[in-house]
Formats: sequence, structure tokens, C-alpha cells
Amino acid sequence: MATLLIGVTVAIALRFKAAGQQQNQQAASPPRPAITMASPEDAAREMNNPRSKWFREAKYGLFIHWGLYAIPAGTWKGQQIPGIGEWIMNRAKVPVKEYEQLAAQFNPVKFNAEEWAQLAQDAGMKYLTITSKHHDGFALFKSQVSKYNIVDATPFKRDPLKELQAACAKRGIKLCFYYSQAQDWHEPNGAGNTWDFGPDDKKDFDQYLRDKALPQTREILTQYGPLGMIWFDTPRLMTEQRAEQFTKMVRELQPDCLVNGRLGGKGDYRSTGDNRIPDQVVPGVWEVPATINDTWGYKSYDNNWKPPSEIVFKLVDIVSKGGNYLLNVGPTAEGVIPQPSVDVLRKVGQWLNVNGEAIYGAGASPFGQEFGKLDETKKDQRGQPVFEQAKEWRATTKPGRLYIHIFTWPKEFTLDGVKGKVTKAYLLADPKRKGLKYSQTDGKLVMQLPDKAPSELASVIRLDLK
Ligand code: FHN
Repeated sequence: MATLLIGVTVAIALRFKAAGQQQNQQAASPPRPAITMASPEDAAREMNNPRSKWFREAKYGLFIHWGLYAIPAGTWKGQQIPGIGEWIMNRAKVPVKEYEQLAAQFNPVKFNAEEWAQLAQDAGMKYLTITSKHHDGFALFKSQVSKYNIVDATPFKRDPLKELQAACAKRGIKLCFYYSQAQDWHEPNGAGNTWDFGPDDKKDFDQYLRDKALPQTREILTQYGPLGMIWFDTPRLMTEQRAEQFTKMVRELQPDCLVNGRLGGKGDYRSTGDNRIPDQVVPGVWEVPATINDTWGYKSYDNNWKPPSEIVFKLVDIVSKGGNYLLNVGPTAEGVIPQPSVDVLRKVGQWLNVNGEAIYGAGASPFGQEFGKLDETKKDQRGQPVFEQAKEWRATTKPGRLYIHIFTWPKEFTLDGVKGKVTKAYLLADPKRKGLKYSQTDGKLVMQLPDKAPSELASVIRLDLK
């Protein structure tokens, strides 16, 4: 099984060319590949890295984008501002002096760290990654480096990251911090704010790194106990040498803490572009950061919630290709995670309660035909054939086991290319583990299924193999 898996993943890897990550969503140019492919050596390095063991097993995490942008919630001076909510300062070109006044209004009295961590747990998410500082430069933690932080600049005066630290620790959820190391629209020398401070190439970016980004990174690494990772983002103006200063600090202060792939140098794993799921199995360690509606930071009028069926499909799809799913919610300025997103997450959590063994710690599909195929008759903007995704089923693996996740329920299910002899087949949803009828000739397995699918989201068959 393992040999087959490596063979399939290597073959499929050839479909992808190395590509830069999609760093923000204004992509006017043709779509880029979902992820930068690693060389076989780098993919092996990622997979064998003891630091990433928990992450490789976790598979599913909660992303939280929360900050001052939750107050305007997508509307500035009566105008709905297009685009993602946390970019409102940039999109509406709000001067620092005006935007920073939001801090005096930020009083999220309904924030409850216990509830947030409990939601992550009920949702079956094993890690929680929250924006300690996003591009607007506002720190969601007590900082000695800049007074522009939630404790010193708001009437709230509490440090939500401290409270989350305790709530996550209690539940065994890995706490991770997002930190915008390069873009900082509040600082004259940070990247990105050209409307107040002029072009980036005229700035003293190293001074910003020295004065704010590096010392704040030190603060988050030293004030909140062991972290699962620091999630850096949009590495504008970052060079390998600049990135190295951060990596060195993380390694010195928290040797077990992961560094994601958007720092600007080599990280412990790679991110896909936002909401981009690769077409096929991708070797190595990687993650898909994704929205549950169409924004990261809260927007009062974005109600385009993905239903539980779509989230389960995406989770299974990603895991069957070898990745992790980091799914975002955007709490309100009061500190409430919008109820529709809570409902979706809980529903998916119920599904994971029954089917989690096919997700956590599971490896990629040994097949590949189930993902779909290239349609040579249709071309994308780059003139490349379009990949037509198939959605009937997916497969995940564990040693001696194969899990078949079925989305379109047939009477009979045929699987070609099964390596090993199937000794038992049963539905994870069946507490009695009643064996399903099947026949196997060489690599071809034919299973008889009950009339009705046990789950409306995805029904999982476990196959034990010898
Ligand atoms: O610009 C950010 C965006 O606001 C958001 O934080 C996403 C999450 O992956 N990262 C950047 C765009 O890729």
C-alpha cells in the first residue's frame, strides 16, 4: 500500500509546476496552481519532521480573523466596501488617524474564550489559529512594543489571547498565532500602506522589522506558553535573510513551534492559495486556508455560508490529497462567532464524531481516478485543459486500512486497483460493525451496499486489508 501511495503521489506531482503562492485575493491575472510543489527531498523532509507530527495528524483546524475591522464589518461611512472584511482599511484607503479611532470603540464584552475553544472541540478541530496582529497593525494581545493593542488602546482592556491560551490548553487544542510580519498599515515603515506613507520601496522596512515585527513576535512566543505554530502571511518585501531572523527566533524560543510557509523563507510546511484545493494528491505537508463564507474578517452582510455538506466534502477531499483544512470564522465586534457558522461547524463535528478515524492521522488516497480528469476540450485562461472534478467518492488510508468516503450513494460500489486482500468491510456509522457483502477478484472489489446511505454528508466504509 505504502509503495503504491508513493508511486501515485510522485506521478501526480508531475502535473504541477512550481508556482508562487496566491498571497491575496485581488488576482486579476489568470489563476495560478493551487500550491507550490516541493521537490521529493523537501516533501520527505516535511513528512519526517518530528515538529510537524501533531499537525500531520490533526488535519482540521479553526482559523479566526478578529480585530478592529469587525466594527465597520464591511461598511465605511455608509458605503459597502467590496472585498474581504479585514482589508477594509486598505480598500477604503482609510487614513491611520481615522482607522485607529476604532480602538476606542472596541469592547467585545460577549467574548468568551471557553465558548470559542469549546466550539473548536465540538467541531472536531484540533488546532486554533487566531490573528494576533493582522495587516491593520492592531495587536490583539498586550504588547510592550506598541500601545496599539487591545489591552492599552481599548475599553475592553482584557487580553483575549491569554484567555484562549487557558481555554485551549484545558481541551488539548493546539494554540497557534497568525502574525502579519510584513504588511502593517499602521506603521510608516511597514509594507502596504501607500495612502498615508507613500510607496513601499521608499520605506525603511528593516527598521519596522526591528522596531515592531520582530519584538512582537518575541512577545507572542514568550507570553502564551507553548504554541503550535506562528502563521505568517503575505511576505511582501521579505527576503530569505529577513525571514531567517524570524525563524531563528522561533527556533530559539520555541523549538517545537512550527513556522508556516508564508514567512518568505522555507517553512515547516506549505499553504495553498486561499480557498485553493489542489486537483490531485500533493506530497509533503500542506494546508488549505479557507473561508466559511466569502470573507475572513466579519462582514455584516456576507451570508454566503457554505453548508455542512460542502465543508465535509472539502475536508475529505483535502485529507484524501494529503493536506490539512484550516477553516475560518470571523467573530463580530462584540466577540460573537456568527451563529450560522457555529451551526455548520457543529454539524460537521457530529459527522466527525462518527467518522473521525477516517480523517485524523489518515494518509492520502492510493488511487487518483476518483478526483476527476482533465477535459482536453475545455481550456482555462492560460490555455490549459480544465480539470473536471468528480465528487462521487474519496479515499483515505491508515496502515492496513482503507476508508472509502461515499458522497453519491450507489447500490453497488466497485473499486479498481485495491492492493492487498480485503478481510472485512463495514460502515463506520454502524456501531455493530456488521460486515458488508463483497467480492474481490485480483484488484477489483465489488461491494453490495444497504439501500439507504447512513449519512447525508458522507458515508464511510472501512476496509481492513491483509
Ligand atoms: O491578506 C490576507 C488575508 O486578509 C487573509 O488573512 C488570508 C488568509 O489566508 N491571507 C492573506 C491573503 O492570502
